[in-house]
Amino acid sequence: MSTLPLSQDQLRAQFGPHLNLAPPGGWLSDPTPDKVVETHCCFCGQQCGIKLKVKDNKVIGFDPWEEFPFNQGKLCPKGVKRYLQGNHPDRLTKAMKRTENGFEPMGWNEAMDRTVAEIQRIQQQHGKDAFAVLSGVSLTNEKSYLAGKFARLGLQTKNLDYNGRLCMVSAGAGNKKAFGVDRAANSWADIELAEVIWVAGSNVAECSPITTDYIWRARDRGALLIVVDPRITPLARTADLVLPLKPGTDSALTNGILHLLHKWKLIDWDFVNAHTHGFEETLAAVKDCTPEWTSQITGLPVDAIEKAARIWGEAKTSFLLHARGIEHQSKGVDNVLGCINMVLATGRIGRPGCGYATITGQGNGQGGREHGHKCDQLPGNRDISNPEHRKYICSVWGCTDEELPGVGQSAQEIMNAIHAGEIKGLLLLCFNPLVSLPDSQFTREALSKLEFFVCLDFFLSESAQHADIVLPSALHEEDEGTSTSAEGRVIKINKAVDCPGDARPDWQIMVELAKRLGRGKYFDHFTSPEAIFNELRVASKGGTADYAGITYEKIVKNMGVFWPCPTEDHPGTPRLFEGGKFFHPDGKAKFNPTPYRPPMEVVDDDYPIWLTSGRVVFHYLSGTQTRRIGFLVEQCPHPYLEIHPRLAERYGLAEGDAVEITSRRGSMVLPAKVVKTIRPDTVFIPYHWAGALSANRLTARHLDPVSKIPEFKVSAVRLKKTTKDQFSPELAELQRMAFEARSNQTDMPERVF
Ligand SMILES: Nc1nc2c(c(=O)[nH]1)N[C@H]1C(S)=C(S)[C@@H](COP(=O)(O)OP(=O)(O)OC[C@H]3O[C@@H](n4cnc5c(=O)[nH]c(N)nc54)[C@H](O)[C@@H]3O)O[C@H]1N2
Ligand SMILES: Nc1nc2c(c(=O)[nH]1)N[C@H]1C(S)=C(S)[C@@H](COP(=O)(O)OP(=O)(O)OC[C@H]3O[C@@H](n4cnc5c(=O)[nH]c(N)nc54)[C@H](O)[C@@H]3O)O[C@H]1N2
Ligand code: SF4
Ligand SMILES: [Mo]
Repeated sequence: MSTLPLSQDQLRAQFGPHLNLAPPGGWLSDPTPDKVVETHCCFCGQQCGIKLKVKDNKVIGFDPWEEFPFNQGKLCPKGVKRYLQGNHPDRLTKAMKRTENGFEPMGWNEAMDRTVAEIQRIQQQHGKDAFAVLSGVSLTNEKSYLAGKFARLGLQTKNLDYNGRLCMVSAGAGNKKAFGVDRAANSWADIELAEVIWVAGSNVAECSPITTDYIWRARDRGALLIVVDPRITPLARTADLVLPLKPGTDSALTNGILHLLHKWKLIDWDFVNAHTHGFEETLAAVKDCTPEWTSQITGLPVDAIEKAARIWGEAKTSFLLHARGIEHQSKGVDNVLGCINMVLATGRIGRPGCGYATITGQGNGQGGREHGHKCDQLPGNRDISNPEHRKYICSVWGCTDEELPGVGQSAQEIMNAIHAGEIKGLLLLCFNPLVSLPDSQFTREALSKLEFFVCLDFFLSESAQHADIVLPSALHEEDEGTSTSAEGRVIKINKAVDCPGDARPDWQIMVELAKRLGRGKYFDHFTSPEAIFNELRVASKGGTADYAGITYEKIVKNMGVFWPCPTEDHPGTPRLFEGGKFFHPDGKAKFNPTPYRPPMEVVDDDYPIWLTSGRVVFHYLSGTQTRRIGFLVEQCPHPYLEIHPRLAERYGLAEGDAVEITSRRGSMVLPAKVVKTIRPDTVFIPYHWAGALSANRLTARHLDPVSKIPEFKVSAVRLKKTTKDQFSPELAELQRMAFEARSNQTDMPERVF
C-alpha cells in the first residue's frame, strides 16, 4: 500500500540546504524579544540549559543560561543553532494524507476519523497486537509515559517499543544486571575530582561536547585520560593513552584488564567481599585472558594494555564513561558488563570522584527509558512480566491484570514482523526508522507492506513519507514537560511559543485518539502535561526510578532534581552508590562473566574491511531536524567515507575521490575523506543522511541477544575506487549546493545577533 511518491517539494525537503531564512523584513529590524524563556536544548542527553528569545510567537534567538549548573551557559554548535528550527518552511501545520500525487493537507477531524477507523479495522481483523506503536525519547517524560499507557490501555497492544532500542538498551540491561538500577552512578561533578578518566567508545567532544569541559577540568587538576576507540577522536587527541582497538573487541580488552588487575594484586578484596557477588566465576572466566591473548584479539600492543591496567588499577579516584561505541554491538551488554567489572574490582565506586556512567544519547534518553515505553517495561523501570509490578501499575491505572498486555516485541523485531506481514498497522511518533534502523532496504520494504501507517512528526521525515496519514506534532519549544538528563537530573522544559496551524503536542493527540477509541476513562484526566506528570510520580513510586517526590515547582526552584526522590522533602540523589550500597534486594552489586564472542559479521576475503558508523558534531541523529538548519548543513553537507591514508593508497584513493562501499546488504558511493585518525583496517561513515546517502544501507540486522540492540558499530565491507559520475544525484546536489553556499557567502539567519 505504501509506496514512495516523492514530489519535487518533498525532494527539496529531504535534500535541500534548508536555510532557515529570516521573516520578510528580517529580524534585524527589531530583534528585541517580547520574552526570554528558560528551557533546555533538545539535541542530546546533556540537556544543556538555554534561554530562548521570543518575539511575536516566534523563537528569534537565544541567550546563555549561565546559572544552570550543568553547562553554565556553554553550548555546542547544535545548541547554538537549535533556536532556528521552528521557523523552517517545511514545518508541518496541517494533517496530511498520502495520495497518488503525493501528500495533501486534510482536516483534523477527517484525519482522526480515518486513523481510528483503520486501527479498529486492523485490530478486529487481525487481533489487537497486529497494530504496533514505535515511539521515541526526544519525547518528554510525560509523553513517554503516556505512549506506554496509550499503547497498553488505549490500543490494547503489547507491541510497543521505542528508538532507545537503538541507543540506550545495552547500557540499561547491563546496569540493571550489575547494579539493579539504570542511571549514571554519579553526577558529572565527580568527573572533575577523578584522577583517571577511562572513555570507551564515546566520541565525547562531538557527541556530548559539554562533558569535554568536565574532563578538561579534571585534566587541569592532573587527571590522566585513557580513550578506547578505533578512531582517534578529538578527545583522544588530548589523551595520555589511546587504545585504538579493532571494532567489536571491547569485551576482550576489559577481560584482559581484569586479568591483569588480579595478577598484579590490584583488586580491592574488602570491597569485593562486602559489596558484590559473582567475582569468583568472573575471575575464572578471565583466567586465560593474558595480555598476549588480549593483544591478539584487539590488535593493541601488549605494553599499551599493561599500561592501561596499571593506570586504572593504581588510581585512587576514577571515572569510567562509555557510549554507543561499545554498546552498538551484538555483545553490547557484555561490553557494558566488562566495564562494570573493571569498576567494581577496584572498589572505588560510590566514593567522591569515583564514578561510572554511560553517556545517554537522545534528549530524554534517560527519562524516556524509565517510564514504560519499552516493550518489557512499566513505569518506574518496573518489569511488565513481574506479577507484583503489574499489580501495582494496575492499581494506579485502575485496570485489571487481563487488560494489561504482556511483553511485546522490540523495535527491530516489530519491523521484522511488519515485513513478515504479522503486524499490519503502525503508529509512529518521534522515530525515523527508515534512516535509523539497520538494513534500510529491508525497512523500506517493511514500511511499504503496512495496511495502515500513521506518523506524528513536525517535519515530513523519510519514514513519514511512507505514512498514509501524517499528524503535525509540537516542537520542543511549543509544550512544557520534564526531561531527565544524562546525569539523572530531572529538569523542566518550558513552553516558549504556541503550535502553528493544526499542530499540537503528542500527548493531546494520543489522548484524543484514546477517547475516540472508546478508552477515554483511562485518559480523560490528562488535561495538561503536569496532570500526566503527577500520575507518573505515583506510578514510579517504589520503583527504582522513583520520581514520587519531584514536582514541577521543586525542579524549577532547584534547577533540577536527581532521582530517586521518593518524598517531597527528599533532596534527590546525585551519587547513587554511596557506602557501597546497590539497588539489588540484598544491597550488593553483581559481577558478570563476559567471555569474548566475535562480532556477528567478521571480515573475510570478500568483505575484508571493518565498517563502523556514528556521528559528527554538526548533525543530530537521522537529520530530520539538523539537516534543516542552514549553518549546520554548511559545516557538514553530506556523508563521506573516513579512511586511513595507507588503506586509501591500497585502493588508489585520494581525498574527495569516489569510492564504492559494498556490504552483504547493499552498496553506496561516497567521497573519500583521508584521515590518519582511524585504524587502517577500518572505515567510518557518519549516519545522519537518508536514501542513497544512508549508512544503514550497509549495516546488518544482527541484534544483541539480551538488549536487542543492532550491531551498528561492526559490519564487513569491500571497497572499490570509482568515478565521480557514480555519485548519487542526491550527493552531487549536496556537493553543488555546499559549493555554492561557500562561494556566494550565503547569508545565514544568525545575522540576527
Ligand atoms: N553531534 C551529535 N551529538 C549527539 C548525537 C548526534 O547525532 N550528533 N546523538 C546523540 C545520541 S542519540 C547518542 S546515542 C550519542 C552517541 O554518542 P557516541 O556514542 O559518543 O557517538 P558515536 O559516533 O555513535 O560512537 C562513538 C564512538 O564509538 C567508536 N567506535 C566504533 N566502533 C567501536 C568499537 O567497536 N569499540 C569502541 N570502543 N568504539 C567504537 C566510534 O569511532 C565513535 O568515535 O550522541 C548524542 N549526541
Ligand atoms: N548506522 C547507524 N545507525 C544508527 C546509529 C549509529 O550510530 N549508526 N545510532 C542509533 C541511535 S544511538 C539512535 S538514538 C537512533 C535514532 O534514531 P531516530 O529516533 O530515528 O532519530 P531522530 O532523528 O531523533 O528521529 C526522530 C524523529 O522524530 C521527530 N521528533 C523529534 N521530536 C519529536 C517530538 O517531540 N514528537 C514527535 N512526534 N516527533 C518528534 C524528528 O523530527 C525525527 O523525524 O539511530 C540509530 N541508528
Ligand atoms: S551538548 Fe547537547 S544539549 Fe548541550 S548544546 Fe550541545 S546538543 Fe544541546
Ligand atoms: Mo542514541
